[in-house]
Amino acid sequence: MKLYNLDHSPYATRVRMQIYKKNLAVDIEAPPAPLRSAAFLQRFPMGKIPVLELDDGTQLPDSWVIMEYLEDVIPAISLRPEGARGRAQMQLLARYADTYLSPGALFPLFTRIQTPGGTDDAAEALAALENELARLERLLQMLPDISQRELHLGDLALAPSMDYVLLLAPLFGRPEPLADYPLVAAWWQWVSADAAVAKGSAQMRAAVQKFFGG
Ligand SMILES: N[C@@H](CCC(=O)N[C@@H](CS)C(=O)NCC(=O)O)C(=O)O
Repeated sequence: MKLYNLDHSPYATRVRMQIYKKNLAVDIEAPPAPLRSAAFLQRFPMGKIPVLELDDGTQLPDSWVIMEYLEDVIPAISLRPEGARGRAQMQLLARYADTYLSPGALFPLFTRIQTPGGTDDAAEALAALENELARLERLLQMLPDISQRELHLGDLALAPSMDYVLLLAPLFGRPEPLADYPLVAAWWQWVSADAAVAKGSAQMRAAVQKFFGG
């Protein structure tokens, strides 16, 4: 199997974290054509990275679909809890990342970073970030305590987005964005202490720095 990957992508990073965590024999490669080019779209019809290519050439796009597929075909070192409730709680963290944190807070900050003067007068975008972090604090309060459970796919899905929060917020004058959210801060400390998460995270941070010309 082959993963078409971009190190700066939070979606590709969550899959790489899973691959490291499960010690999978998956080749990890950059896409053979630039994003958004005609050649890229021809090769990858969904137009997005990551894409998992199976040995028979079948393509699976979408990070969450890829992660669930990898769990199904390689159940050893399971990253999914047993039982319907545990699975649903795992999904909640992934859904929070993709339907709340990213569109609600990260995309607006990211757009501002790419706009000259965009980090000034960012009160609205910063308020949106606070809203989403407060939502996660409440969500974590509803979920089983991290001391009572194993790391799962939901944690891996959320970790790279949280990394982006920690990378972007300081550029807007918020050096410690998790300071007011003790459960989020404890969750982050726990997740980022995992070796596979730390490896994916370090790769993503290095690539983001390059991406921003740092
Ligand atoms: N829902 C997709 C999102 C993937 C995604 O947005 N990937 C970005 C890289 S971070 C991409 O390929 N962007 C290219 C584009 O939007 O043209 C997933 O979970 O894999």
